[in-house]
Amino acid sequence: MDDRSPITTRADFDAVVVGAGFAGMFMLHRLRQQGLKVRVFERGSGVGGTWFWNRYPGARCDTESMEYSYQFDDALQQEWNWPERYSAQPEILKYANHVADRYQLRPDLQFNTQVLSATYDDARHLWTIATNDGKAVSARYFIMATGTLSVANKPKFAGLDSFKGRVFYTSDWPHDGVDFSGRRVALIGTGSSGIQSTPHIAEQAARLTVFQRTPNFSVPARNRPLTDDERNATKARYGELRNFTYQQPFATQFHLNDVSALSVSAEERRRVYEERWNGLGGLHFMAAFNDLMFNGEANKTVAEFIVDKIHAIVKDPKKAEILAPRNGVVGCKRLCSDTGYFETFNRDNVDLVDVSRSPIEEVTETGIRVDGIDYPVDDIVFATGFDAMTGALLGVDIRGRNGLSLREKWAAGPRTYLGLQTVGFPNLFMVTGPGSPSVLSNMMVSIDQHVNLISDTIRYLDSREVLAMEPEQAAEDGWVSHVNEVADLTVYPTCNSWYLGSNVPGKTRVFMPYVGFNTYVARCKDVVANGYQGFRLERRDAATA
Ligand code: N01
Repeated sequence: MDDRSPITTRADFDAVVVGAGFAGMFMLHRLRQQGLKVRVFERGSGVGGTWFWNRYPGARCDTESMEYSYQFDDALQQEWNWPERYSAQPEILKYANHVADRYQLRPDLQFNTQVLSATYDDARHLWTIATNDGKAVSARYFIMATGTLSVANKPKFAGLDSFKGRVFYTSDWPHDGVDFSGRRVALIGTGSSGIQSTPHIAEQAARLTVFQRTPNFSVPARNRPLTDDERNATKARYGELRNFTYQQPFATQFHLNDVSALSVSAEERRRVYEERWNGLGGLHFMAAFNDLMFNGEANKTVAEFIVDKIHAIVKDPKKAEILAPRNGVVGCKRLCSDTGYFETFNRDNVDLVDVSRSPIEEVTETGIRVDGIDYPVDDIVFATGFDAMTGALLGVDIRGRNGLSLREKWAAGPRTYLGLQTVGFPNLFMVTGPGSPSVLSNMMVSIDQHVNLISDTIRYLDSREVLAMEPEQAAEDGWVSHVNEVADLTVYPTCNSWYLGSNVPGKTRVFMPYVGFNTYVARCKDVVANGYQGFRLERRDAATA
C-alpha cells in the first residue's frame, strides 16, 4: 500500500463506506478486490439494509427474484435458488447474509455504529468520519451507501405520546415479529408497505382499521413458487439477460408492448390490460403500452381500468369509492403490487377511514380521532413511508471544502452531477444518489452499475495520483436541469409523491431520481471515455506545485 501514495499511509482507511445493505456490501467487496483498506459502518446489527429493517408482515420485493440479485459473480448467481417469483423479506435477508459470509465481508463491517459527521480536510485531502461510539477515523474516499428509502417519515400526530397501546413502524419492525391476535389495530398509510401488510394484519387481528389519505393504485403481483425448470432456464442465459436489463429504461425485463395505448381500439386496450392483470401481473402491468408513463391521455385509460377493477373486487360501494383513485395518475406515485389487498376490504373485521379531507386530528390515549369521531384501537401501525433519497445523506452532518454543509447546500433540493458527486465535496461518492436512476430502476442493477463506476473511478484516480475529484459547477447545474427536463416529459411530476419529497412536511418539492437507466448508463460511459468530463481532477503535481 505504501508504494501507491504517501497520503494513503496518513489515512486510517482508503475508503469509509456507510451502510451494509446491498450497495455497501458490494462496494466493500469491489474496493477490497482493488487492494484498498476499507471500513463499513452500519447502524443496524446486521447486513441487508432495507431488508434488515422492513420486517413487517407481508414484506416482499416487487422486482422478480431472479433479477433482484447480484450479478458480479456468475458462481453466486448459479448457486443461489430463489424459491418464489417475488421474494419475501426473510429470503432476501438470508441471501444478504449468505453474500456477507461467502465473500468474508464481516471483518470489515462494523455494526451498531452510526456515522454522525464527516468533514473534509482540504489541505490533507482526507475525510474525518465521526461515529456514535465517540471515535473518528480518516479516509481518502467517503462513500455513502445509505440507500434511498432508509429514513422513516414519522408524522408527529398530536397526542401520540399519550397513546397507551403499542406503536409500530413498518420501516423498523420488531425482529421477533408482532402478534396481533385479538387486537384492534389501526394502520396509517396505503403505500407499498401498507398495501402489503394489510391482508396479513387483517387475518390475525380482531379488527383492522385502515386510515387512507390518498387512494393508491395497485395491481395483483401474481406471485408463485418458481419451478426448477424456470430457474434453470434463467440461469442458462443469465449473462444475456443481465446484458438485456442494462439496456432497459427501468433496468428490468418488463415485457414492453411497444405500441401506444391510444393507437388501438378501446376493446383492444381492455383485452391487453385484462391479459396483463390476470397473467404477468405486478409492475409489468405498466409495460402494457409504451406511453402510459409519458402521455396523460394514455395513462387515463389504464387508470380507468384499475378503478373498474377495484369496484368489481370491493363489495361495499362506499369502501370501493374511497379506495378507487378518481383522477389519479397510475405510476405517478410508485405503483403498488399486492396479493389480496382490495379483497381484504370485503372482510367483516376490516374498516376504512378516509382522511383525505379531514386529517387525523389526534391520537388519544385509547385510539385515533378523525373529524370528531374516536376510533378505539390497541395498536397503531405506521406505514407512512420515508424521507426518500436525501434523508439518509442529510442525516449525517457532511462538511466539504471550507466547512460547506451539505444540509445547507441542499436546502432547496439535492444538487449532484450524475447522482454520484456534488460540488464542494471532493472524494465523496453517493451510491444511487439523487440525480441517478436509483428508485426508478431495479435497484440491484443500479447498485451494480454505480458500485462498478465508483470503484473503477477510484482505481483511475489512484493510478494517476489524483488527490481530489469533484464535479465542475457547470456540469452539476446542467445535470440538475437535465434531470428535471427528462422528468417533465413524463407523468411523474403531476402528483405528490416521495419522488418529489412532497410526502415530508417542509421538504422542498423537487424531482429527485433520473428517468432512464439505459440513457444514464450511456452518459456515464461517455463521461468516463472523455476523461471524466464534467469532473475536476486535482492532481498531486498541481497540488504540490
Ligand atoms: O411509503 P409511501 P411506503 N397522515 O410513501 C401516508 C418501496 N417499497 O413505505 O399518499 C396520513 O409509498 C401516505 O399518504 P399520501 C417502494 O419504492 C417497496 O409504503 O402521502 N397518511 C401514503 O399512503 C415504495 O414506493 C416495496 O397522501 C399519511 C403512506 O403513508 C416505497 O418503498 C415494499 C401521513 C406512505 O406511503 C415507500 O413505500 C415496501 C399522514 N400524516 C416499500 N403521512 C416492494 O418492493 C404519510 N401518509 C413491494
